[in-house]
Amino acid sequence: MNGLILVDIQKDFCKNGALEVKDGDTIVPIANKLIELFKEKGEMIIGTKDWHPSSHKSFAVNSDQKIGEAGQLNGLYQIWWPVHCVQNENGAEFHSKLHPIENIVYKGENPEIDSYSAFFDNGKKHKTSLDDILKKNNIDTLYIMGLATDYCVKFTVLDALELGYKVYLIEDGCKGVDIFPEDSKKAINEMKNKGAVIINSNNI
Ligand code: VGL
Ligand code: ZN
Repeated sequence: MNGLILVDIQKDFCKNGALEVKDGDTIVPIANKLIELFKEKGEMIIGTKDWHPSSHKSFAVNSDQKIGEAGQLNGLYQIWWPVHCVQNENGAEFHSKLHPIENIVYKGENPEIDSYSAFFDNGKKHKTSLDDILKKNNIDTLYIMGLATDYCVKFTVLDALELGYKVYLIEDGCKGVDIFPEDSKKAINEMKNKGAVIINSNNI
């Protein structure tokens, strides 16, 4: 069975958001088209949410660091982010034009560790509910798109492949942060090299 995973299409990653991804909004119509398509076919749709407590230590201000620089958080490589996607705040809402999604998986709740993948935190210590939900629904094939290509989309895709899912990465449905030049391009190559099939939304 197929499943659609929409990664972090939240206000803070879109226009004028706290961690704005360039052209992030442009993927919303693509997400909506696929939501309707998967609904028609009776296939499962899951939206993920970056969902941090305001005390999260990936926020530069909480770790006494500079936004966009890199360091270590509890022994793991960490980019220091602006405050974003704080639980129950406006910035953590889905984009206002995104069609309703029934199933939501939350990640990033532990203030001590960042969590890019929708399956595991960055240290692979804690598993979210995503894998169990997919297995319970006999889903073995994932169509994945969202924000941001070089962080949450990339790590979600890589973990999905490791967990044995067949993965289609919808390239035109993703936009990246690109703190370092070509990060998104490299992320797409890495996903492809590890087994993801790169497709365009028009071909679904
Ligand atoms: C993300 C940076 C920090 C993402 C989340 O959704 O790609 N990036 N938190
Ligand atoms: Zn985050």
